[in-house]
This record gives sequence, C-alpha cells and structure tokens, in this order.
Amino acid sequence: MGSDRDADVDILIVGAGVTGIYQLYRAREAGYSVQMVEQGTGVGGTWYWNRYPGCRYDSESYTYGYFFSAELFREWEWTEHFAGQAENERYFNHVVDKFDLRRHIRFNTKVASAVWDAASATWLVTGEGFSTRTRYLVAATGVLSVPFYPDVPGRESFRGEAYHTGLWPKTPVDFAGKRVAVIGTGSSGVQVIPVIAPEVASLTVYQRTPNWATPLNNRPITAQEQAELKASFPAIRDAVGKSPSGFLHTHSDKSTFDDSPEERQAFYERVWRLGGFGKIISNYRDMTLNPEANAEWSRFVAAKIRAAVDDPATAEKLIPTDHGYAGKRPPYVTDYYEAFNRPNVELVDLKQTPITAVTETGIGTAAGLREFDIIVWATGFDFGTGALSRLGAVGRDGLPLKEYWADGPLTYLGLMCHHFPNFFFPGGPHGAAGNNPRYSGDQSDFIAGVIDFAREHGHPVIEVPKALEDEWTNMVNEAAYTISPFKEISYFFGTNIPGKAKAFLLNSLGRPKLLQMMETAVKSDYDGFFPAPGTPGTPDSPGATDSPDSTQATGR
Ligand code: N01
Repeated sequence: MGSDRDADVDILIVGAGVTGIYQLYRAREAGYSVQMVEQGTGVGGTWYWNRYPGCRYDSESYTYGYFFSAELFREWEWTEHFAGQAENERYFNHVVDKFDLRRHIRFNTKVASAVWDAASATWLVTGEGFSTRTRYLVAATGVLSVPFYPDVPGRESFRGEAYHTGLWPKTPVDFAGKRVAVIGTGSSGVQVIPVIAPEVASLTVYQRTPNWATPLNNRPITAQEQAELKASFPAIRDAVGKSPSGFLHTHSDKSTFDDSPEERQAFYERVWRLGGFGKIISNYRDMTLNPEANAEWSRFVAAKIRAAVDDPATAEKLIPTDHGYAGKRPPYVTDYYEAFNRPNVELVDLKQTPITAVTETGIGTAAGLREFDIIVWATGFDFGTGALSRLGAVGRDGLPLKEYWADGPLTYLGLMCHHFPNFFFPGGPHGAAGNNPRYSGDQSDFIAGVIDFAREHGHPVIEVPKALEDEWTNMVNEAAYTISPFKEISYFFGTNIPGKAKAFLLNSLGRPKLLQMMETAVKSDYDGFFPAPGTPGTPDSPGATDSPDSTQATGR
C-alpha cells in the first residue's frame, strides 16, 4: 500500500445499530479484520437508547429485520406486527450472538477524533482510552442519535426527575402517582403519552405544533401469520428488496379525484385501517403531490381527530394548521387522541402560552407555574448530520467534516463524500426515505462492493469524485422542493436546531434512483473512485508525510 505504517484493522465501524451490525457481518464474512466501537454498553442503536414507555417500530417488524439469513428470518418470531423496543433490542442481541459478532465490538467507546493520514492511507481513530488505525472507516452513527434539548432558561435547575426520550435510563422510571410533564408531540411524544397516562396522577402535554397522527393498527402476529411469514421468506425478501420504499405496502394507481366523494370516503376508511406507513404509500398516488388531494385526506384525518377527542377546543388544538398530512414525518399511534379524554390529562398549547422558564419545581408559561415530579423531554434530535459532525472527522488536506458540511451535507448517495478518502457513512444524510434498514442495507452492500473491488485491484485509496458528489447533492436538493412532500418546517431540513444550516437531509429522490446510481457505478468498475498515485490524499502525494504520527498518538 506504499506505507510504512500498518493499519491495526482493515475496517473500523462506529455504531452498533441496525446498519453497523449488518456492515460488520458483511466485513467479517468477506474476511477483513474488523473492529466495531459503540458508545453504549449494548447493541441496537436507536433501540438501545430510546427505551421510553411505548417506544416501538412503525415499520412492520419483519420488514425492518435482516434478510441476509433465511435461518435467522425463520427462527426469530416477532410477537407483533410492530414490535416494541424491548423485543427489538433482544432481536439485535440475538443477531450479534448468533453470528458471533459481539467479540468484534468494543462497548463504552466514544470516538473523539478520526484523522486521515495520507502517507499510510489510513484513518487514525481515537477516543478516551482508545486508539486504532484503520484502512477504512465506516460511521454507522445513525441519523437520530444526538438528542436535542431546547435552550429553555432554567432547564438544568429542575430538582425532580428529567429524561429525554432518546437517552432513556435502563432502570424503569416509576410514573405511578406522579405529576408528569411531556414536552414535545413528535413521534416519540405521541408514543409515550398514551402509555403513561393511565399510571400518572396528572399528565400535562406541552405542545408547540400538532402533528397528523394516525393509527399504527398494531396487533399480535397470529400462529397462522407466523407460519405464512416463515414459508414466504424468499418472496418477502424479494418484494422488500425491490420495493421503492422498502415496505410491503402496495401502491395505489388511482388519483384522489378519480373517485366520487362516496368512493373516496370508502377508500380513505380502508387506508385508515392499514398498518403504519400504508397511510402514505397505499393512499391515492397524488396525496403528497397535489395540494388539493392532500387537503382532502387531511380533512378526513381532522374529522377523525374531532371524533376521537371529547372536548372540541382540545380537538382543534390537536389538528395541524401549518402543514398538510406528510408535510412533516407523520407519527403512527395507539390511543393517542383518546388519552386527552382522561380527566388527568391536559394539553397546554405553547403557541398561546409559551414556556418562559423551567424552575426547580416545574415549568413556567405565560399562564403561570405548574409543579411536576417528572419532566419528559420529547424534543427530538439533531437529525442527519448530528452524529457525523461530532465524530471529529478530518479528511484530506486537514479538512474537518464539520467545516465541509457547514452549509449542509455534500454526499454521494448519502454514503460517502469527496475529500474524505476511505470513509463511508451508511444510513447517513441523503440516504434514506422510507424503511431505513432497507436503504442503509443497500448502502452497506455498495460499500462492501467498492472495498472488495479496491482490495482485488490493489487501490489503497477510495475517494468519490467531486462531480459525482455534486450530481447527487444537487439532485437531492432540487427534488427536496419538487418530489418530496416535506416542508421547510420539518426537521428533515434541519430547521429544528437553532443555528443549523437549512439543507435537506433525506434522500428526496427515493430508493429506485439510489439503486440505479449504484448500479451505474458498479458497472463502470467505480470509474473515478480510485485516485491515481501522486494525487492529493494518496500515500505518495506531496505533503502526505505531514500526517499524524501513529506511534505518538496510539501510545503503542
Ligand atoms: O422528535 P421530533 P421525536 N418547546 O423532532 C417539540 C423517529 N421516531 O423524537 O414541532 C416546545 O419529531 C417539537 O415541536 P415543533 C421518527 O423518524 C420513530 O418525536 O418543533 N416544544 C416537536 O413536537 C421521528 O420523526 C418512532 O413545534 C419543542 C417535538 O419537540 C423522529 O424519530 C418513534 C421545543 C420534537 O419532535 C423524531 O421524533 C419515535 C421547544 N423549545 C421517533 N423544541 C417510531 O415509531 C422542540 N419541541 C419508529
């Protein structure tokens, strides 16, 4: 490889979530030496950190799990169509143990910096008590992994218990008979609220903006369904593998106004009874694209909210007015609206009475102070770029990733970027737009393929050309305003984080385009991905010797 320094491992993977575990499996199966580091003490990523009551999938369980092993698919029996956090965490533990992956994982290890060393064509990755030089760095750090706390005056002064949904403790929180506040009504807030409402003495829900929540329609998987799932493994794997969204929901070929009002009402009622994302995918095909079609479905959902909530004034507060259905990522719920019919649950509309401060005993708004025993912060995440920007990654020519992405992420297929050789981030920004593990799985497969190719052909450095990064990033940004239903108020544009650049963070082009672009790159033998010796970032380029000194940094 033209270097006097050897890598400690071929591949270092950061993050033991759904994406990292699959990348680890692939790397190990292909015969690479591989190490994974994980900040937590266990595997599961999202399903390790978000252990709040009510946390569960809103993708069908059997489409979220892995498809690389028929045996795994057949032996693991999901109990519900949308399994809960504890079961999901058990599944990921089962996978790492079944495939003997745990011995590659170092827990309690947070990466503080990762610096490209052109002279050796390796990354020097360090954290507290940890230092490894790796040929390839794969940051499977997740898009929803950096919890966001709003800058409310006095937040730290609260003397009761305070929890963020995304950093939930392992020991169960005792809500019984407590005065509880939940701040935030995104997908996390609306899951936790109906589950704790029956236990608590009082529950005060602080809502700034309502969301269009519709029924998850979860239920146990019957013995017959279990048998059918096992028998249909290849068909399910192939259908999910080809699905534009990564789900099994069927697409409708009808437009909203093809039907009469009566037919439309009957169609909407059928869609209402579908599981989770069926509300979008199996809805009329123009529901997210045509504003009138969107308004029609939104009116139907608003009527359902009014029917579910006894107090008309509360119902009106729960109906979104700043966006139509799917203008933000819609949550899927069980008995959410019904929770507001309980005498111990109250809604505070922060648009009318904003939070002024958190005190030692409670939460103050323009309407006065309310005292609480527990505050639950369901206030979301620094989406998309949050974890990657905090990785301390410094690429070619000393360029920090945080700086390179200061105005928003620049990516190729949401998995790599120019200036950062041998660096990959499956499941990162610009990558997914549906059932996440399916997109990040596609990305992991692509990464495994390009690394294999580089190994076979003796290329020490893989770096995506700037032109390809520009092409993908520009297409994503354009389609964000044409194809994508999401409005700029969505955290998908980063607008929930004060000071963050407004830039689209999802894959607005969808999975077919992602797969098509990947196929083009593979068919061209990754044309342009392997810089010629002597070009910047390669071991024998001018200045390559100014790279970090491994002996000093590793202390080995
Ligand atoms: O976070 P969010 P989340 N004062 O950003 C409010 C996935 N997920 O953790 O809308 C008061 O959606 C904020 O209000 P507003 C899923 O992809 C999946 O709930 O900004 N309120 C909002 O109500 C989801 O989309 C599942 O006005 C403040 C809330 O906090 C993503 O994770 C389950 C505030 C944040 O909502 C994130 O969901 C859970 C302030 N200063 C999550 N600042 C599944 O079912 C923010 N808020 C699989």
